[in-house]
Amino acid sequence: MEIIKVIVDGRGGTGKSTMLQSLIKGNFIDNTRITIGVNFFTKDYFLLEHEVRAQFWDLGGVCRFDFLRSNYYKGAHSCVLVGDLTRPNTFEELNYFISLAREVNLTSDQIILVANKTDLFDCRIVDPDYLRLIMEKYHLECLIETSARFRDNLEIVFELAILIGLRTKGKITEEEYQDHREFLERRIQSVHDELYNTRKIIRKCWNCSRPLYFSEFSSTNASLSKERLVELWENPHLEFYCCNCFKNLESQSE
Ligand SMILES: Nc1nc2c(ncn2[C@@H]2O[C@H](COP(=O)(O)OP(=O)(O)OP(=O)(O)O)[C@@H](O)[C@H]2O)c(=O)[nH]1
Ligand SMILES: [Mg+2]
Repeated sequence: MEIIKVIVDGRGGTGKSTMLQSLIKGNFIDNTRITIGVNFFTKDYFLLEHEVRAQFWDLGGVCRFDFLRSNYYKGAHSCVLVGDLTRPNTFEELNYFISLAREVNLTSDQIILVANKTDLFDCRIVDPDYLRLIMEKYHLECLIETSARFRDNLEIVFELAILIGLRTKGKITEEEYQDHREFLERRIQSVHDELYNTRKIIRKCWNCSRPLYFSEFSSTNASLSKERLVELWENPHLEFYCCNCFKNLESQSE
């Protein structure tokens, strides 16, 4: 059994713990607590004839844990750095995490940059051009946009991290690495798919007429699947309420 150590880091609130919870337990937990210090997850893989136990080290991103950080990077085989598409500063601060990775001799091709929260497309501030500049600036090779909310591209991110780990340990050839990497990249879902257009529809609150966005609707119904949310969102006969009116109506009926 190969042990592959993967660091999952990035500024606070970018979705690291949510991604790992969603990957391992298969459910989206809204409003996870901030990670105090570090969380640890394991998952077993069978990849290219290798049995692998992945150790995912989920570091707390807020600055007050920075003094702990470099200890955990030691011995890592790959690193997943997560930014939040609705907060550009989470990408601006990447140089700090990249320098930590370099200190323990992780090279650019061992780092995966993840741009998370694609489902909040109506609050998205970071555009693809800006991400391209970041990739060039730090000579990174791998960028994947994800939604931990909908599990979009999550499996691919972590399988790629394991693949990089196997290469780092010399367990697979360069050719095997390239072939499987291409296979994974072909499975990356584009955010410009049909659902993206569906989610662009703007509804109005039945009570106060304020515009409602899919991201608000989806975060107040966190337990529903993507398919169910889209189905409801597209139904013109349903009454939608904004958070405020919904609360008011609820308290009136009590
Ligand atoms: N809509 C949406 N919300 C997300 C997504 N990923 C995470 N969140 C929300 O973002 C908030 C922060 O998520 P966490 O997973 O705790 O972030 P973190 O990076 O682990 O934060 P620290 O532990 O402080 O470093 C939570 O309210 C999550 O529900 C996503 O893909 N879409
Ligand atoms: Mg966390």
